[in-house]
Amino acid sequence: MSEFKKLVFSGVQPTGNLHLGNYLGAIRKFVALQEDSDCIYCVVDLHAITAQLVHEDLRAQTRSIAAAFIAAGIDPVKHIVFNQSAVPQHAELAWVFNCVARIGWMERMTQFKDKSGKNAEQVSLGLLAYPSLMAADILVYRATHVPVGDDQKQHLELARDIAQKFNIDFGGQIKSAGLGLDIVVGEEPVHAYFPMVEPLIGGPAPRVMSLKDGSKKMSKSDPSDLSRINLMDDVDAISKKIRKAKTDPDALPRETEGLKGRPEAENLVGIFAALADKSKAEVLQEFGGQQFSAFKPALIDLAVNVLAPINLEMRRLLDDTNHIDAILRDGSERAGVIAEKTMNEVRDIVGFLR
Ligand code: AQP
Repeated sequence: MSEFKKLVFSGVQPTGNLHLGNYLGAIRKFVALQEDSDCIYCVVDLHAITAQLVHEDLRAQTRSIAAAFIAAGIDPVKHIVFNQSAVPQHAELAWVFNCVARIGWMERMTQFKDKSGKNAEQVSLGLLAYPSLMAADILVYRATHVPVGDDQKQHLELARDIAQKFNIDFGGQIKSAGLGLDIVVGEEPVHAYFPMVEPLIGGPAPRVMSLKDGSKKMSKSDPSDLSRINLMDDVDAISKKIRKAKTDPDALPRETEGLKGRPEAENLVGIFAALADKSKAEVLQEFGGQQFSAFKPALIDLAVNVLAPINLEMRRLLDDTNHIDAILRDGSERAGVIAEKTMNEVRDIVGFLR
């Protein structure tokens, strides 16, 4: 049996200010993975128009996410950084996947339910098909590993379902075209054109919660700016938001068991642990028994230490938009070569004349 070559892919939407959740759940992992893997990181601007069609300045937002990637430590020369709309093969493969996937699969997605609310008949078709485009983003590179926050787990399971159905539906064509590999899925040997993607989710803060409500995830679209720490926040804003973060009246517990039923405490300890590269247990060894009035200043210092250099570098990069545009163009060209090879094979497998 063989294996697909390890390749990492992930994307971030240019839909607003990047926040600590995006950083700890995704971007920090992107940086770590580039040490031992080939990586492709994408600003997913096609996704940005699914929930809201018209954006004040989508180009500026796209540059800002690219700047955040690079400021956080992603190397756009060794790896690939680009924007999705510049590689049209993503949309082309998504169309094929729209025909592979079933509507019921899409309607079951919790993100679709959350974003469409009681208005499911009125939201765009793009919002419903979002996971199919996400599967195409990954599989147009036949990428094997996808670092994401915990909120994206369900979409990655769906990407596996789409890959599996494509592999089965077109099994004969894949073989007769001399494409694909014999892999094992579960216990079963399968001849596969697309790999079964592995989500990379984990660490002490896989889902960073709102600073105002420990039951809601930190999100760009939360109307309250106090709910999130933005990567572009200055020292004063970071301090104010952490000082005002919701807590409960008790001291921090000495063991992680004691965080159960205390979502705000668990969130702040998780954020501290992720920023300090420690486990929650190690953080509680240091701060267990102390009040939030002692813990919050330490968290402010740590957050400022980690985020201030990224903030500074992002501002420097954004002063020279030509440089960022050149990086994205170079990335798109290199990504396009890989994507076009896959699409040519997919066109042959599906039976499109070319
Ligand atoms: N709160 C979070 N904790 C951990 N990871 C998170 N991510 C997002 N929020 C958190 C991860 O960040 C990556 C990029 O996210 P995205 O911008 O593509 O989409 P999103 O999940 O829809 O982000 P937001 O902030 O919640 O945006 P809106 O408000 O527009 O929906 C993904 O890997 C995601 O898991």
